[in-house]
Amino acid sequence: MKRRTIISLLLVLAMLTGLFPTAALAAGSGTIYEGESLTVTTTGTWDIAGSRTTGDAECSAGAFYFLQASNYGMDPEGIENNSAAFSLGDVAAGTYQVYAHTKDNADRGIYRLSANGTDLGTLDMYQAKEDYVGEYGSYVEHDLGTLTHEGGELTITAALTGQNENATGKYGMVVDYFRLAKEGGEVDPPEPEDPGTIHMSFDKESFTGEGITMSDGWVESGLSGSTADIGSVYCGTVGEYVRFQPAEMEAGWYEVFFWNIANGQSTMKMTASITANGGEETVKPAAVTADSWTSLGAFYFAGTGDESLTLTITTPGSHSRVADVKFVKTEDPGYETVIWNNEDGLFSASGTWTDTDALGQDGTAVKRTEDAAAMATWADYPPKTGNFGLYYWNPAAQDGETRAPLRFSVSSQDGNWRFSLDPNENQGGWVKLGTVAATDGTALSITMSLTGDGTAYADAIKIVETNASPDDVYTPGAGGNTDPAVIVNQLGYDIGRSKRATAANIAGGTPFQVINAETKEVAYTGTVEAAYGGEGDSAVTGGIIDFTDLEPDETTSYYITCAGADSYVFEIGKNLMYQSTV
Ligand SMILES: [Ca+2]
Ligand SMILES: [Ca+2]
Repeated sequence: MKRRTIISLLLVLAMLTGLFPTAALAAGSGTIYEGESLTVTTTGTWDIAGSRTTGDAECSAGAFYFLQASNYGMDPEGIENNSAAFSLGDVAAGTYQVYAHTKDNADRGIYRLSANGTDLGTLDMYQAKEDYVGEYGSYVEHDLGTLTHEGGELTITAALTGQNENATGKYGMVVDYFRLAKEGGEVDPPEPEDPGTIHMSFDKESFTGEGITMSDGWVESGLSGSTADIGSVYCGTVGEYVRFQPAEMEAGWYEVFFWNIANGQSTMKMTASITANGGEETVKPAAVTADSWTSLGAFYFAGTGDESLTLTITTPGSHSRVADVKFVKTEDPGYETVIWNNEDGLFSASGTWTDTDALGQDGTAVKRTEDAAAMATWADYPPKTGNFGLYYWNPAAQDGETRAPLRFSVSSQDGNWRFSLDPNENQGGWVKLGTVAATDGTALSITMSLTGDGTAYADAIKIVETNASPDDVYTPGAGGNTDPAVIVNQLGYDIGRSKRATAANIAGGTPFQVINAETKEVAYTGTVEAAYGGEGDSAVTGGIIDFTDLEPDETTSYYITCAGADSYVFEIGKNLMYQSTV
């Protein structure tokens, strides 16, 4: 650390003597003014002047302000009459570094920018097609220099002055946002935190922090965390992690955040694991392109001292950065919980079962079997569309009995999952199977089977809404099998509801046919949608078969054929779920 201190002193000396610009602010710091949210006043003739939404990953808040003119009708002599004034509202007095985040391409113009009359220079937003990062251009954060503002209303005006000689004549301008960063390191005044908030961070000098541990691969970074005095670390190796373990956490619900350092990246390569209430939830955070607090959702923490948040690199690629995290006390989010009991109409079983009293989660009877071929199924509509943690009630053992290992095969509109469980452990309580996704009004089924010798019990499944990500779906392709397969929901599909099947080891774009099982006539055709799109994604092994539009007048049996593979026969009918389970 001594060497670092000396370097810091040299840097300060260099800045004081003018060797380096003093505007060495942390990337992404300051206040963002989203272009699409500002009041904009235009003069002149524009074909387009308004806010647009976009799917561009690099765009902040998914929208921008778009200006575009056309030569036709525009007086070349009077080009300066065309302008747009962006009102930022009240801005505190101070000296700011001003940035404009724009989407540049060959259709753009050259503009002179000013703020309350102070010149900020000209900006040529032309970009040659061969330099585009995205399909229609590139997002660029232009540094407009410093501005001293005396406080009050601030308006940034962009006045058209012409176009690059290679530009197309549309004189366009796309403002994603303006960013104002106060000079002198006084970046963001720290927000006052609630007493219930636990904020954990690296010290910028020592790169250590109370309750923070990490694997060996991380390197100290020069970028700041949520405030200028908070440090960060970076690493690009899969499996490396940083763990935050808060001391003395009070029991309750907390929303968990991490400070997301974008550093020009548009993909998220880390997975968050939250250990709370004796279990672990994983969340795959969305990528964020501007530095910001990113919520991982609300979780219940029991206050046992075992709580932690671990950020682990799970995708190879360029560096990921970790700075500070926050646990913010919050209200009980009221997540939906339902219990599907074996006494309910949604339960069915095959093989030999007997009733056993009072071992159930609510003191009711449970089903017991010694039949290795027995199966039990709980199937109904999920309480809503979302992700759900699935829990199995594991009845307490009878004396000296060995439990058979169990497999749970879960199927929903959104995928198939398989979970294994050794019921000789954690008896007399709920045991978590995993996290799945399901869609309102379409079947969710959980089928339990025995995968070894012993007894098995079927009582209840608890379904708890969560903001954790679903576990990886099961496809027959896993484990080296590369045969094409079409996996349908064997409970069938309801008329008037969405209908999807999984295509394993079948590429996107492959044609499929839905065949009437009785007449062998083709009832519906389509192509497989790639499940994991994106260029260069060589890991695409499966897709989605969507046949929602197939709506027979009466209950009809079908199968799907695709890439030489046939699915099982299934039915499309009216209220099929309730007919088959009640
Ligand atoms: Ca924006
Ligand atoms: Ca029961």
